[in-house]
Amino acid sequence: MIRGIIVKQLTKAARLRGPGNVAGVLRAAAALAPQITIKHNYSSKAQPKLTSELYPSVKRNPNYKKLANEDIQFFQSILTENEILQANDKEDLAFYNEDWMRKYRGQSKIVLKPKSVEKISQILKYCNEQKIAVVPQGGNTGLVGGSVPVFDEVVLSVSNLNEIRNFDPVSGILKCDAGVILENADNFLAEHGYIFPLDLGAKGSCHVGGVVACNAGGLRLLRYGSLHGSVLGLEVVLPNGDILNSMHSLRKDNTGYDLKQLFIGSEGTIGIITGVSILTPPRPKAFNVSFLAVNSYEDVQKVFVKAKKELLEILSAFEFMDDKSQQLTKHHLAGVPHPFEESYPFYILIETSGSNKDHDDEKLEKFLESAMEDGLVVDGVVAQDETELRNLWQWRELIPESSQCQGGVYKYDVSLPLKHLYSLVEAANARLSEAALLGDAPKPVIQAVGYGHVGDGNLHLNVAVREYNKQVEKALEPFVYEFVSSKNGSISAEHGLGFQKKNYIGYTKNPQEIKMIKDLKTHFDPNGILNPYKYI
Ligand code: FAD
Ligand code: 2HG
Ligand code: ZN
Repeated sequence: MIRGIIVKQLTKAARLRGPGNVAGVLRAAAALAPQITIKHNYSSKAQPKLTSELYPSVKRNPNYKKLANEDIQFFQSILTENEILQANDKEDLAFYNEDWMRKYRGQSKIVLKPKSVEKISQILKYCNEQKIAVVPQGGNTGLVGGSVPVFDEVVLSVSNLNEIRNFDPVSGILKCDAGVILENADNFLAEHGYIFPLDLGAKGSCHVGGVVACNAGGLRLLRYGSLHGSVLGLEVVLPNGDILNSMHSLRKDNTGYDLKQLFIGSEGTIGIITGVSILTPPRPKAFNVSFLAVNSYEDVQKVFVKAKKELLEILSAFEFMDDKSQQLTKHHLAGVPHPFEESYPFYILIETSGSNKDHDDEKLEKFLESAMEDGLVVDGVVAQDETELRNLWQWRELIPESSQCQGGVYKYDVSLPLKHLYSLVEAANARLSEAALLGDAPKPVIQAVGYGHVGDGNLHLNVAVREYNKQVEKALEPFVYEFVSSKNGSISAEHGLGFQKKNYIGYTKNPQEIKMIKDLKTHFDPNGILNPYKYI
């Protein structure tokens, strides 16, 4: 997978230096320094090992049928040539078998890309009768190994279901196919003055159905809330082939169990989402982004409380990053100047969005002045134009790639009470150091870094490694999950369980809850054909 980006140099026009000089900065002339453009390509690493070899305790379930000629003939009878990909001498289906982190690799020999809901229904009905295991796949950007097969499961990609079905500009309700790419949905909404109520770094590849299937949180959950609130209806093909039409467009409907909620976050285990009805908010007219340096995690929390109180309704994102995450990103973006020449222990990215630029500028200016006077913020920059705004966001949004690109990454996406959020990163570093696993090559671990959505109590602990290494994994698992459980947190805040966390759900959910989840799985999918070896 080659992924390209364009990065531009940040101007130094809007530097905040100590109390008193914030005034005027927000409206200062943009782009005093020349903009340089560099191209960066992510080179693909060595092919990952097969998941079945890396995790030999996971065995192929012999109850699943191995694909035979008659099965392929059936698929060919309902799909056109363009809707089927088969492994052969030239094609190993690597894109569909390998996950984004290049940590997991399955061995599927066939990928189905049906162009209609009815075809998906026929395929699932057949696979259910024949007991053929199926992995639903969206944009394949998931971070827990849920979107790729483990053995020879059939990959069913919804990427050919990619039409906007309907948009009501009065209510702001969008109805679209599940395979619409998130960024395309957002660009469509922008034309109508609306915004998709979820944004994340993978927006150029992930699908609307994929983010719903994962219940992704993203960068603006603080403002727009969870998909459990904004999704109004779904269309889902159930494992037996039945099509559940629940594409409602009502904000209020108290008639019976709220069935769509079961599928939000179900990670392809109880149905294939084919359509999404979602309430979208009006697009803000004014955006500001500031990138701030602080001296301690204590101060991150203080700035957060202050931002909530003083920026209130215009606060749309509050993200934090430790210095080590920025060192990795600097390494990745070699040559691109960081917003700060000096290093600081922690950084904060604050985004405001609203309807009146002057009003928002004034509010942000006052807030920043007072945060600097209080000594909470020690350095800062404010984006002066759209390009700078995107540049500042990149130092946050590119951490996931930066922590993976030197060989691999162990990712832990956890919810923790805010006061304990960063202590997990410290504990992980201490443990890796004690085990003599962290340091210069040939030690396997490059850095263990922390960043995330402070506004949502969601930490991302990323352990960047030179190559995937069992010793490192053993040092971290179940250590991380035990730590999170001891603080009453969740072992998955937003990425889900997938393959990685299947065996660890008990650190967050109690036995009664787990039994109920298993019962639901059995109810919808008695033959267990959908996304096996994952989730529960
Ligand atoms: P896939 O990766 O293809 O699938 C993910 C899971 O959903 C799999 O279990 C799959 O079987 C299932 N699935 C996919 N489509 C369907 C469907 N139509 N019906 C049923 N099941 C389906 N997550 C966050 O929460 N917040 C972030 O800020 C965030 N940032 C990210 C940044 C980057 C750079 C990357 C690579 C990932 C990020 N993620 C984030 C992870 C996030 O889970 C995915 O990007 C996204 O939710 C997955 O969408 P997808 O279409 O790629 O689904
Ligand atoms: C983010 O917030 C994503 O950038 C990805 O959730 C986090 O890669 C990660 O660990
Ligand atoms: Zn995240």
